[in-house]
Amino acid sequence: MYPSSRKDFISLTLSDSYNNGKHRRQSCWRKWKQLSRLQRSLIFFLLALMLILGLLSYPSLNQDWPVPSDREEWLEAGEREPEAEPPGVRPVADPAIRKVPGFNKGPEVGPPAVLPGLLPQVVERPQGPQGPVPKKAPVKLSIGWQKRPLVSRRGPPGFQRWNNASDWPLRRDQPEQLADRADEEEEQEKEEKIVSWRGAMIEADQGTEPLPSAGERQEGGAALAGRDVAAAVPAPGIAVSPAAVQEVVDRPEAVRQAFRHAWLGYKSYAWGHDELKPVSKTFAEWFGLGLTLVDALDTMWILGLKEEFSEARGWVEKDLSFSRNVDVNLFESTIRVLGGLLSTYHLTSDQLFLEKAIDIGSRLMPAFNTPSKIPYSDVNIGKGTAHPPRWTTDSTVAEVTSIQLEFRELSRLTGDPQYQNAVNEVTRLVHNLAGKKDGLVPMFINTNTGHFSHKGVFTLGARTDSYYEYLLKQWIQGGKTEDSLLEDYLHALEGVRSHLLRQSGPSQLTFVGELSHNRFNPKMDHLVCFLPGTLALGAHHGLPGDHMDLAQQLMETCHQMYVQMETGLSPEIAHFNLPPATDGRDIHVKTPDRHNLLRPETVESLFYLYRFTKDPKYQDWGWDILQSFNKHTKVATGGYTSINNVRDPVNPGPRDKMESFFLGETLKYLYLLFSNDTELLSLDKFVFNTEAHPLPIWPSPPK
Ligand code: DMJ
Repeated sequence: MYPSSRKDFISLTLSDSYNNGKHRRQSCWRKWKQLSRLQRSLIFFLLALMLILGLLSYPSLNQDWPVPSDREEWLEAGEREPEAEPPGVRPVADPAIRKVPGFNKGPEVGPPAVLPGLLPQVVERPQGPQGPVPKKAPVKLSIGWQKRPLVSRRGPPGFQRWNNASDWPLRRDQPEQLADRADEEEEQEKEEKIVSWRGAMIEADQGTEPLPSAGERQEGGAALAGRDVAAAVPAPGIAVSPAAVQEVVDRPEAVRQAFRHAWLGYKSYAWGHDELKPVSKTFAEWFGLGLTLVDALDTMWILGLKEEFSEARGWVEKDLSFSRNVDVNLFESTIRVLGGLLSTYHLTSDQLFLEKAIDIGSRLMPAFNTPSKIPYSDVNIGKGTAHPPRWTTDSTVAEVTSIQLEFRELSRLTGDPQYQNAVNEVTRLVHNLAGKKDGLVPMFINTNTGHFSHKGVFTLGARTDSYYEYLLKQWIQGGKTEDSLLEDYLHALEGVRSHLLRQSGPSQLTFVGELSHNRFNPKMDHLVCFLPGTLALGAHHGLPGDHMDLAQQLMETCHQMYVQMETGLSPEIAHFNLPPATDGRDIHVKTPDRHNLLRPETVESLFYLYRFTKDPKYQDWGWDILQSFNKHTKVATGGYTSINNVRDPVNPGPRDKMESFFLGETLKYLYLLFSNDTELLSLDKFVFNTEAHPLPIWPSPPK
């Protein structure tokens, strides 16, 4: 009998369900006994060695696996305050953002690879929401010294954070999962940095420059804008509470960064030309007048970008010549070039800009030599000749009625009445013209007869928009003394209320549609989003309070035109659902209308609404728009591009064009929106032309 002691054998039992365990243990024991003493010692030695190595390697395993910092995740989500740290949380030692795989799981994450010539397959979030996209909370940026600002994600932060079981904090006993996540994390980081479209590099998140120190900001900011710093920037290493982190968002600085990025592209690939083509890294010429540079002059001044401004001034001084055999569009060159030069002159008191303004202004005057005094659309500024477009003798109503602020100001500055006489005559003619519908004007006017043509279509969008804007703004410019301008403005608003204003279903969004031969068309151009701002400006200058009510309702609608799109950017044209027929959506976008040209109208109106109400939601809405521009239109090598499809965040389709108004208007209005300094271009002292160039309100009425 062999007393069997359990201590005397090595049990290899693997589970309780093991069959015939007793026989196997006996046979093991027999085999063990058959081994020589040397063999047994060797086995003992190997086992001991394995045990020691195992113990030694445990701490390093523990350190090396990339256990995600949950606090970082919270900061990134930016919305929730952790009540207590969940298991696995470590304090943030390094503020650099670490993407936690799993946030974008499910339909939000796709393969990161971009094969040459192929469009990316990345799907960041589901397309085609069946109903209105839930209102997005404002994105909070984090502390100032971070290398990469936090990435904005849409949808409730709760979903982003813990949307499935695998998103819960990992434990040390899940090494495989951790390894997978480390790989995913790396891939995802690459993917979020760069989305490649046919070889073009488009940054998927916003700027990568660190936010500057408070000192640098003051240094970089203009005297006018230096008071916009949102919060102090803590020094590296100083602990910051999540609440404090959320406050440290320097939005004006984020606009400066966006401007610098746009300027980088322009300077690198389009210097002195009209427009940047940021994807192909070249330029487009329209008039050959350095359109982007001239349009952006006052923006640089207002944003305090001294270096950039001074370079641009140098170009204006040495290279900007209007003595060229080139056809320019009267309206576009007036609002962008003449307007830009006049406002820069007012901001800087630099005579150079006034001289250039007089030069271009006088070269545009031949446009008014028409049988009717309604100007032609095109002028050859070198030859001094003017003509209508080849296919018609019509001009666009908005174009002939939205050059008045600039030419009137030119007369005031020079003492030469020819400019204001020419444009005032156009205003007088249009004021007296038959063919309006309760103050609403048709889209075309004939330069021979001086009558409206193509009557029957009434819109506040393309071809008439700034007619309405300039009625009010000229009245303000002239010290609110020119009654016929106010009369026409108020009359037109009655027309809007009677014929164009409706509410959509199901959410009752107030919108301005169109009337086409007495049929209502529930179509609204993004261009119409200038109207909330103009209405608010009128109310500020003493017009009835219900103008402000309507302004706020329309502002909400324009906001919805952004937030209901998958990219967070508005289409060029929206169609509204009229009740009772409803499929659950207020806004539809037709395929040809899905583009976004980086237009300013919504941020322009947000600026006015914020100035007059101080409601921070308007700043937050503008902030979301800036984030969306950064996410979907920013080109890594410099510049921003207009896009083809606001409903496709995977491939928005770059159009390879940065319009000059992105720098002249969109970024300027964003900056002014985020500034809390109401004396910065006070709306009691300045009136902005339709290209966002501020001109002074006259101290005394016109003669
Ligand atoms: C700008 O040139 C002006 O704002 C104009 O009044 C309308 N079109 C663009 C911006 O969208």
